[in-house]
Amino acid sequence: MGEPSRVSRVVVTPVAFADPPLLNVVGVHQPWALRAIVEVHTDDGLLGLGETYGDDAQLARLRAVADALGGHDVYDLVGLRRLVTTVLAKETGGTAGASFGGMLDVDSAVDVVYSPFEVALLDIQGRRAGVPVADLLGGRARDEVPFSGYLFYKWAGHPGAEDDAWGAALDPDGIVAQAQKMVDDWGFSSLKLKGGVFEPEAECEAIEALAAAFPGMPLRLDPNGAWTPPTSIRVAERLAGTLEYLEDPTPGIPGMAEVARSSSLPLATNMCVIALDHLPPAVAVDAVQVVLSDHHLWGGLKRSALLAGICQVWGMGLSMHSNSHLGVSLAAMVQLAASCENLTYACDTHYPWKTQDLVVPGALSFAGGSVAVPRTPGLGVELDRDTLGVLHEQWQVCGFRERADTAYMRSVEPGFEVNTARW
Ligand code: GKR
Ligand code: MG
Repeated sequence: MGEPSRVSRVVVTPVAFADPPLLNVVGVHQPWALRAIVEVHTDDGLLGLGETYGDDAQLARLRAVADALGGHDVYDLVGLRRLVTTVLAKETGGTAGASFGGMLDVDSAVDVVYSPFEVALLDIQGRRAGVPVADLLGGRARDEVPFSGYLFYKWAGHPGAEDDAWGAALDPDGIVAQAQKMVDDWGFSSLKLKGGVFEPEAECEAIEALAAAFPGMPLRLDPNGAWTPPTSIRVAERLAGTLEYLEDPTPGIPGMAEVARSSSLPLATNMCVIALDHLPPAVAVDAVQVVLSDHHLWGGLKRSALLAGICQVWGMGLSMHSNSHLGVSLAAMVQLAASCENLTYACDTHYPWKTQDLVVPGALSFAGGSVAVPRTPGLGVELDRDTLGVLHEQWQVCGFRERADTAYMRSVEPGFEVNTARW
């Protein structure tokens, strides 16, 4: 190895990829999902990759860090966090928070900005050492990472556009048909339904229809905090024998604790515990029994591995959250999940919903709902430059610069109200 490897150049490329009209508690997905691809080049000729949110505010933060990263030692992750903190403090006059899609707000943007750079540096470290990133995180606890089929209520197509390949899913029959396609085409052996769209009883019926159509299949329902605690308790009672867990039925740690006290059904979250300092208050009142990690939000792969350890210590289950994403993120999710001994549930992924990807095909593929962990060095994926160019051009012309599910829904249904804790 000899000389340290130092960052010579960083490229941040915003991209947009087609996204179907998936419904959720805050509205509906826009026709284009936005991501940013971070490329970190080194003076010894290596390239590391990261992927993160691609809204304008995040792009500005990423570019500010990219400008300051030249000469950084690729092994100095502590220094990277310090650098990100300093740059953001200068940019914003303090460590201002960040907001994603009207559903997730974080108090500080540091973790979210640090993450793609940390992933890229770990990719470089793995390539230098000739080992997969999972080995840098402590080794491989599994050779294949299981994912769940992520079901959404959806329109047949975006307003004014042709129907997409999935068609509409607005009732239990539509959800069962969508699930059948997910299972047939991808082999998933657990299913998650995004709720918070219709009244709770209608969503319970969809879950019961799934249970009848796929006997024994582990099922989850996630209304993103759409319900009050009493409604959540009612749903938990009804679905206690049917769900493996109920995800974020109600917002906030106190509300989740109230539901947890009245139900034996495990409660999961990617909303009320999304940073390390949320863990002590949540553990103190046993508000959540399963935490969904997410390296994009939690501050990279090493922090997420730390989260896995904390969950093990406190006897909490571990699963993984997803947002609309491409193959660089999938690779990082797979490397992380491979290294977590206590990944007690299949991970979420939006991957089946996209129709384009910018990594060279073949490195990551789904078989039986799982992705085999690459054995090649680093993340195990390479950029397909032509497709990266296409997705960047799509970003240039698509006209979307932030995720705004509520505004897009209101352009179709002007009276739409966000449902959080309404029912
Ligand atoms: O893609 O609409 C969506 C999801 O609702 C996403 O935004 C959530 O963050 O998948 C996520 C979740 O589990 O809450
Ligand atoms: Mg969730």
